[in-house]
Amino acid sequence: MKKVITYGTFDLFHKGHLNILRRAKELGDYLVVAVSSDSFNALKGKKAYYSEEDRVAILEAIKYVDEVILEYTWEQKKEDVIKHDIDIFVMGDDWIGKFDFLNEFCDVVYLPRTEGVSTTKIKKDLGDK
Ligand code: C2G
Repeated sequence: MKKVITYGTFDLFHKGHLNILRRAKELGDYLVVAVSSDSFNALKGKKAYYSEEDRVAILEAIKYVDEVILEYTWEQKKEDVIKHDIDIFVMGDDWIGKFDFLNEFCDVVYLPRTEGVSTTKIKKDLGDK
């Protein structure tokens, strides 16, 4: 069985999120999604609109997602990949090159982002109304 992992905040869940999860799942048989916890977002200087509990609940209901875990630190990716016996690490290409160090443990794939949609754009567009 081929296991895939991907990371993200997945706040204000949108089509770009759905696309990356679908394409990540298509690369293997089992998809683990690591969701940025509220404390990790604080570390990154970000604040999600939805709590980590709500973001986890939404991701758990997505048919491409087999397992949801939380991300607390930048360092945990290596441990996650080893612990969950991951074959492929996937991120959107806004992160290109950033996680190549995981190549030692699994394949690292950057998928093209979906054009025209983002959490930032949703917030801006609704804020403009
Ligand atoms: N994404 C995408 N297309 C968009 C928007 C996002 O393909 N239009 C992808 C991103 O490239 C990322 C995933 O969806 O792979 C989740 O995006 P975010 O919620 O913005 O996550 P991010 O803040 O990049 O978290 O440890 C790394 C972090 O957890 C990454």
